Amino acid sequence: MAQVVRDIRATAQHHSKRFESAIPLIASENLLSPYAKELLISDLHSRYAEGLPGERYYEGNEDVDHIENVCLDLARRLFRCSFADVRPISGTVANLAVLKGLAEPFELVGTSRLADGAHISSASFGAFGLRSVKPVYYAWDEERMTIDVPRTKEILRAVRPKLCLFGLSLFLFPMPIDELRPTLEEIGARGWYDGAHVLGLIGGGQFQDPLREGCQVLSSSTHKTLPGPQHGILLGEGLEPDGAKRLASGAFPGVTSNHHLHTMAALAVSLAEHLEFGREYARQTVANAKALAQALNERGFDVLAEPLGFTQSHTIAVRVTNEGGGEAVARALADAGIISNKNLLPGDASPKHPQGIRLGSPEVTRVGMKEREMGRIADLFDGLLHKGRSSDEIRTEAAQLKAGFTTLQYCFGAGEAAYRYYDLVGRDPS
Ligand code: DSN
Repeated sequence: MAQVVRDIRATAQHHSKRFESAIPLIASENLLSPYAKELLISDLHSRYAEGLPGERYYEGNEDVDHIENVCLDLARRLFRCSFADVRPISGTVANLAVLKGLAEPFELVGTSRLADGAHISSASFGAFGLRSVKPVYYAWDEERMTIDVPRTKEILRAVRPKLCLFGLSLFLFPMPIDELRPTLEEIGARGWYDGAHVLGLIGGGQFQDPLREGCQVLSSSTHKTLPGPQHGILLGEGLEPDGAKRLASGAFPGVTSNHHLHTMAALAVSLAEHLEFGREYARQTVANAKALAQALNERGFDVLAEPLGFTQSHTIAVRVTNEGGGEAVARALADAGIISNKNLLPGDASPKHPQGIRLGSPEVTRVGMKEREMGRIADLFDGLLHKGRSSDEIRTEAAQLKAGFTTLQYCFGAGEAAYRYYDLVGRDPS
């Protein structure tokens, strides 16, 4: 079995090296700071701490209580809210906690369609189905890549769901919560925002502020534009005491038992770093997404939402029908060292063969790239997909570009290797 250990270690090291020389453009991925990362291999990983600080079911939790209290304080401070719960272990688990706490089986819950960019949580085969709630779909404005407000108001008035989810995985523009707020109030619906993709932009003051615009609950993962660990979070403002209690009980015992204390501690570090560096990081992340969209557009790519400036977030969507479709293009890019994903666009029928790719700027921004590098990335796309250059050539140029951007920025310990493999043992297993 030592050979298995050797193989897994070697493969993980190979994986780190691969990403070190690649251009990573997955909109939902990011890199942890060194201070956050070291907590993932701390003793916290080995422990249980069910419940809340001061009310645990296990002994030995005094230090965990301190860390969790700090984490909760930082979350409330960064997102300017009165309620936080850091026990969900992922974004989907946070969504399940909301559904468990604030919705009953067979209730109607407002949301967007998957083809319009919604997360799989909203699907009958995802969290919605698991809680047996029934989706009420908002109308979608394909030109503006956001909710069609007048038609959605009609739908909400006709169907009157008590919980309305706003949030996307293809999240180009803010959701029109302000405009829908009077209708939500009229029908007595709670506003729920899934901020997984844009959490770091919200925390950095560069996107909408859903808890001020008409949502009482924000659920999220913590590792996309917020460059934290793989974890989840619940935030709330204006929740009545019973609502806060139900939400917390949705998290525990609803959908977690233990809440992964090592990632919770790493989250505390990431929240502190975002309070310190998040505004500038979020500003540059959005600027880079806009610059990449513009540069691709100038090279003949069909980037969605051109009249609206392509994006106000970290994400852009490109219709690649002329280049061979989403699946073939994402594969060709990966062969050339550019990591993205195929993505459904409005009008697409098949998730396996969509016409789009989704590109995001969080990771390339995290390693220090700016607008100039976005132009160079667009040149690589153009060379591979329009000018017939080989994937070997493009992969070499991608690695040359990336070689100048392999350290972490916007965090304490900036300048540390971004793709470091932590070899704690220092010798071969035998
Ligand atoms: N929503 C997925 C993504 O955007 O990649 C992650 O859950």
